Amino acid sequence: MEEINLLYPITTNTRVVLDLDGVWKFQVEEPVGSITEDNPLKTDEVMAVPASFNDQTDKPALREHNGYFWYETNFEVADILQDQRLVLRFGSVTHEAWVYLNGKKLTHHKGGFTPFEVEVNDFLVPGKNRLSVRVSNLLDYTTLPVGNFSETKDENGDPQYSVDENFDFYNYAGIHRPVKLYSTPKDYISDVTIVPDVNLNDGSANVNFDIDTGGSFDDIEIKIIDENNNEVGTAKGTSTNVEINNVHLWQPLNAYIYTAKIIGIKNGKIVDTYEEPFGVRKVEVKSGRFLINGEPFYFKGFGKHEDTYVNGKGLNEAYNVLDIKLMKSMGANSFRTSHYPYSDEMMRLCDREGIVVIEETPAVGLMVDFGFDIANKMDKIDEDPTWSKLKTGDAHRQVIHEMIDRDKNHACVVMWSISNESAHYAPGAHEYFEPLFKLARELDPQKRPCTYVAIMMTLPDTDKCTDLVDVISLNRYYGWYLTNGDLSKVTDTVLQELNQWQSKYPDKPIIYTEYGADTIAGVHSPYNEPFSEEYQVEYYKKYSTAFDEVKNFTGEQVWNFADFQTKFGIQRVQGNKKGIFTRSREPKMAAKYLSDRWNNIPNLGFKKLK
Ligand code: GCB
Repeated sequence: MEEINLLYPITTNTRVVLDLDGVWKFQVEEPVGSITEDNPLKTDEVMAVPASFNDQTDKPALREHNGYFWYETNFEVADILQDQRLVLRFGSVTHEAWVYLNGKKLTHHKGGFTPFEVEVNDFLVPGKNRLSVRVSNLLDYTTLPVGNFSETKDENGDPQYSVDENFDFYNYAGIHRPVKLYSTPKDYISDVTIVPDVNLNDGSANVNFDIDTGGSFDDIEIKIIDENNNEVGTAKGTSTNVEINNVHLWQPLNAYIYTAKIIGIKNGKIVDTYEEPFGVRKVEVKSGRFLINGEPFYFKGFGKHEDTYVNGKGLNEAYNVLDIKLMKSMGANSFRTSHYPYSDEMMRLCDREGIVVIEETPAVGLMVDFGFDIANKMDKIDEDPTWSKLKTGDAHRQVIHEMIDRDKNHACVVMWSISNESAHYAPGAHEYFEPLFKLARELDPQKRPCTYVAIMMTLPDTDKCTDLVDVISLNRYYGWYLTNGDLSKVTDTVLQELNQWQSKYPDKPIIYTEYGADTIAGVHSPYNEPFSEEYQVEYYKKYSTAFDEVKNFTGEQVWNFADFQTKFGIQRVQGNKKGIFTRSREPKMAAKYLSDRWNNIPNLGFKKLK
């Protein structure tokens, strides 16, 4: 399968990175077809990049716009870079982008949560260059995430689009992640694949390197540098191994990061260098346990979102840093990138901070007629038409490919989640998912475990796909969407279901990837009423009691880390309020309860292998 090269742009002694972020011109394309790449935008409207456009305005019509819109900026390239290979890279544009330089088409990319890049040398002109990006935020039955799309005509016969999110987060859009122009020499390192093989008995590791290049080199040298800047191994060649003795393992919350310095040599001279940070760790699933470096790991943490005030889903590094500190102070060790791959920057941060990540594709909403009425859905699962209606296969394959290619070297990523809450119980589900799991396993050089995240209708006797997963990941809302206000039977229900899964699949670890209750910060109740902070605490207590009794239960990730924005709906008051923190990261009472619990559960060795 064709490889996608998505090395993160960095500066080295052979590479320069220019930042094109800032305030760009912005214009909505209305009517459709009224703007082309030929002329500069005629507008006074501006938007900050990277960020969602939606919350950078006081105009409801702009915030809720569905369709096409344009961004534009100008830049000039320094003369000293003219003989270099110049690459334009977008961290992500949500959801579809057509990119033009000086009115000429550079590239097109569909999929809002993965990077893409293009060489621009042949398109540059002397002086100012006009970079324009046409973006679409439309979603339908072919895209990931899945949207309910409809089109009408206005009084002039022009199309008007509407997208109803088939999922529970606001459809933020725009240029969400950094835009960089970077240089490499004409002979360059284009990709690095690192696979550590740890020998836990003698404390050594054999690290395999595969280096891809463009142009040509006489030699490739690899140097492994430790955290004290000492060289601890070296090798030559594009496909080679380096042995590290007395290896420092990358451990949950105790990261150790080596740097692989890749050097391309031609005619006796260094032509290109690239540095890739990496951790050495071993991940396995065995006898109902999730092992990291040979010891049973217990996931404690959250489902999250990329979601902050004003930035929307745009990169917000200050929030990323704060979120990880808050997680650590609570004794959490992990999160899931619900419901799409997060930024490169967040993945690099998690590597360094020792945060364990379950990385998810944007396959969310793969269930026709998504809604919150679980009880009603449960009665109709045999008639669910999802897999004959959705046409998401191509998008799904593409994003699995892009996600794994981008993040294959990250020590923090220990498992891929192929989808969130799809109709795994419906006719056709296995046929849809089997090839996708096969693809992920083929593409991942580190052969990480794979899972999907199962909605409440996916039960031991209704699920059609559990044979495909290494870990059973469940989202459960007993006491919220079912039996709201009555927590009396939650522990028993949870326990009973977990025991059913365990006896049916005794070798598969089971984790909860979501469970939660909407909670309005500051609402209190002596009767533990729903939406009160007390109810949220009681809700979590009921689940914890059940979890501790199940041998193969190896992780709890609550829903959600923080309150987040959703579409409008009678079940949502300014968004989803299941956060343990508010949207501005103030803790609710449950933060204290979970923190007390998690700080007393070790990361490794909690539920021992017999
Ligand atoms: C779920 C979804 C998540 C929602 C959550 C909720 O099962 O996976 O995207 O936000 O429930 O709060 O309803």
